[in-house]
Formats: sequence, structure tokens, C-alpha cells
Amino acid sequence: IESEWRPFREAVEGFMGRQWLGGPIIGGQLRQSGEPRAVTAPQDRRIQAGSVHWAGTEEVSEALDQVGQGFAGWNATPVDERAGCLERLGDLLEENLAELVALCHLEAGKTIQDSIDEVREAVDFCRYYAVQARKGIGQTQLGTTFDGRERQYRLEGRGVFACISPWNFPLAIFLGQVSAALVTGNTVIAKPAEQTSLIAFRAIQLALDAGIPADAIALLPGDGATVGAPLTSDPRVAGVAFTGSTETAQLINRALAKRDTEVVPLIAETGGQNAMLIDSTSLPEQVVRDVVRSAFASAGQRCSALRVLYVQQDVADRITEMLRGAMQEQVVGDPSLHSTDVGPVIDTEAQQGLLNHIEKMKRSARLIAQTPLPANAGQGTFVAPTAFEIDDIAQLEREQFGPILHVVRYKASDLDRVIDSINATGYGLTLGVHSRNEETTRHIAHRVRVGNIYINRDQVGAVVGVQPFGGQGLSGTGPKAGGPRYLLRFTREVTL
Ligand code: TXE
Repeated sequence: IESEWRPFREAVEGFMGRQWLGGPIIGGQLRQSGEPRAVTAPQDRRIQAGSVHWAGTEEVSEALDQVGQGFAGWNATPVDERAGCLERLGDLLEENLAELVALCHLEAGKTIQDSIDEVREAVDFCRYYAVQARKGIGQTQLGTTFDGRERQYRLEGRGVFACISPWNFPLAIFLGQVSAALVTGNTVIAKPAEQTSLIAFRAIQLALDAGIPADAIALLPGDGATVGAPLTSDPRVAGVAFTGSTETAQLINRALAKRDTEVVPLIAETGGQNAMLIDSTSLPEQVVRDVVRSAFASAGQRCSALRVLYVQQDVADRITEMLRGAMQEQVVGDPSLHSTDVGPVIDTEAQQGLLNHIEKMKRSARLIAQTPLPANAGQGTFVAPTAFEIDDIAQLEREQFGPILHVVRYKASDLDRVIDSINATGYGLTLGVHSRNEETTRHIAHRVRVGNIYINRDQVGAVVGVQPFGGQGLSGTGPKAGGPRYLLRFTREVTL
């Protein structure tokens, strides 16, 4: 793995000092009317990666008009051609892999390996949705009516889709939404997260190079209040794809519900309160390795990440002792080094929120372990991976989106009560199970209400096309991203 990774480290070094420029893209052109905002690296705030102009209210409206006018033409473009654009975009992402890795690393603070995986996942989304669209979105011959007339059925775009995305997968989730909306015939306003607009800007430039027409896509960097909220309440928007926090999804839901001219679909993928259950038949070494990866990989900033670990009483002392040892061995620090396990969190606001939670837990819960921070951590937004023992998942008010793990001991006879309390959080994203008892794993898998279950392995991510990802309840609406039904929700069904 190191030999695969090394050329990228060198490429990233080659990009150091480069200043990227980004901003709104409307009609294929970069707009620079808003004040440029500096983009600094989470791992070291002294490193500036470039600057981004944010969109203003007028640009939101102009972009909506542009892609609104572009809809009829793009929707009428044969699905094969639209899918071809996605495939070319996948190729262009690969051709620009080193630059995108550097951007992801510098703008989002991801390790080099996470950045490589990020770009590859974006490529997978483009190619997978191209294949799915060719299979399912074109025209289908239904049959012949009793009086001999042929009837056809087709799926087409709904209109302008607003794609609103988070910073934690700034390329993969961003392009996953955008490519799904485009390939189904919609035109798109892409609204990236405030923290990661540069990489989004490069991605849209590449989408235009790949042949997506300039009036089919617009990019609007900016905050939720100036760009996100106006989009969701504008009657020119026919659908919203959102990934981010549950709170924002609820705001969007309310905004859409107020629109009285149309019922507008919301495709939301949101937060979780992800648990893992470990029983006494599990293999401790494997368990601890998987727990550490599930809770702390990517600094705990994956939506699938483990937050609450339930350990059966009989093995709890042993597991927590081993966990303490493994956490001491983790390396926190510079995400450009191969030896680093945990990099920074996204920004000072996220850092402060997580540090506040740690302080609060120190007063009310037992500290199990905290991984030491490096001496120069003060230059970046680092949070020491921390594990606490608590009594119950109900003690946690909300998801803590960072490297903090909560451990709960349970008795085997309480298993159903434990599952019920996990379900009672209302979230339903991921669950991990470690047990060598098949009956137990089957029982848990049937009783728990989550979208993705990980049995005897780490609770990390998903594979496009193989392991569709998404939750239920407070964790999202479905259909699952990277799955065979995802594209359907972006379409209107027409029988002719
Ligand atoms: O979310 P925010 P973040 C979740 C993860 C975590 C969150 C982290 O669990 O909770 O995402 O992302 C825009 N109207 N998942 O902090 O703050 C905002 O500008 C319209 C789940 O970025 O909700 C940004 O572009 N838009 C997951 C976007 O919403 C608004 C995978 C998200 O911001 C807005 C990844 C408004 N009123 C992360 N306010 C999964 N389940 O698959 C803000 N925004």
C-alpha cells in the first residue's frame, strides 16, 4: 500500500504553494463578484490552498433561470449521451487524480489514503450511475392495448434539482448527487459545503469539460442562509438531494412543505447514532482493531462511524483494557504522513464542539482512554481520540461528528432491551455486530432498524454498486446512494 501511496505524497508536495481559485459557475463562467474567502488547511492553518468567491442572492436567482432554461434540452438528450458525459467525467477525474487528491488533502484535511479513496469513490459513482441510467431510464415498450395501440413507459427528469452536500466527502458525495440528478435528465444547481468549495469547483469544471452543457449545471458556493435556504424555498426547484445533518434536513423539509404549488421530493441522507454490539463469543483482537478503525478512522467524520460500543459484561474488562492499549498506539497528526492514523477535524467550530463534549463527558462519565496529541497540534484543528464509559445511549443528546467513542456494558439477558434503546434514538444508519453465534447476529439484524449492518468487520463506509448506503428514521429518506433504486427518485414516470 505504501508504494501505491508514495507517488501521491510526492504529487501533493508538488502542489504545495499552489493557489487554487474558485467561485460560482453560471453558464459555464466563473463569477467573482463576492469577496474571496481564504481556504486554509485544517492540519495547519498557516497553509493557504486558495480562495473562493461565494455566491450572492442575485447569482442564486440567475443560476436558477439559467438551468431552468436548460432543462428542456438536457431532458430531451438521449440517456445514452448523458451517461456518456458521466463516463467521460469519470475518466477526467482519474486523469486529474493527483490534483484532486492534493485538493482533498489540503481543503478537507484528509489523509492521502482517504483522499485517494475519495476520488475513486467519485469515479465509481459516475460510472455506476451511467450504467444504471442506460439500463433503466430510457424508453420501455410496455405492450399493446386491446385495440392494437402500443404503449410506452419512460422515466424522465423532474426539472431543476438542488444538490446540497456536506464537507466530509467533498468530492464523492458531491458528485454522487450531481451525477445522479444529471444522468436522469434534470438540470442541477450544486451547492457544496462552505468548507469544501474549491474541490467542488474543480469537479464542475471537469464536468463541463466532459460535455455537460453549460446551461445544465451551475455551482453556487456559499452558506446555508444565503444559498441553501433560498434554493429550497424557490418554486423553480423541482427536487432536492441533500446530505448533511439531520437538523438541516428537517429545516429543508419544512421549507419544502410550505410550497403550495407542488409536492417536492427530498432525498435526504443524514446523521446517525451508530452502535456496535460485541458479545462474549467474539474475537477480542479483531474486535479492538475494528472498533478503533470504525470510531477513529477519518477522525470519526464518516457518517458510518461508530459512536456507541456495547460490550457484553463478561468480556468488557478485557476489551476496554485492550482498547486503551490500542488507543495509546494510534498516531494523531500530519495527514500527509503514512504513519498517521487520525488527522484533523474539519474546522475550529467542529473542533470546539467536540472539545466541549469531551469536557462535559469528563464531568459525568468515566474516561477510558485518550490518544495523545502531537506537540505541534496547535497549528491545526486536532481533537484527541477519546473513549468514555457511559450507562446508556439515551444519555447522548445528539451525534458527535468526530473521534469520540462511548462504551456501554450490557448483560446477555438484556440484549433485546439494548437493541430497543438503539432503535429508540430514532436514528437508523449503521450498526456493527461482533459475534460468532449466528443465531445472535441473525436476531440482532432482524430486530434493529438501521440501513447498513456490518457483521464481524469494521463499520466503515460502503462500496458503490455493491453495498448501497443510507439510513432510515432520522438518518434519511432513502433510496440508498450507490444502489439500484437511487436514480428513480430523481425522475418523473410517464406512460404514453
Ligand atoms: O452538515 P450541515 P455538515 C452527515 C453527518 C453529519 C453531517 C456533517 O452525519 O451530521 O452530515 O455535514 C447546507 N437550507 N452526513 O456539517 O451543516 C450547508 O451549507 C439548505 C450523513 O456539512 O447540515 C451544507 O452545504 N441548505 C451522511 C449542507 O447543508 C443548508 C454522509 C450540509 O450542512 C441550510 C455524510 C439550509 N437552511 C454526512 N443550512 C449519510 N447519511 O450518508 C445549511 N445548509
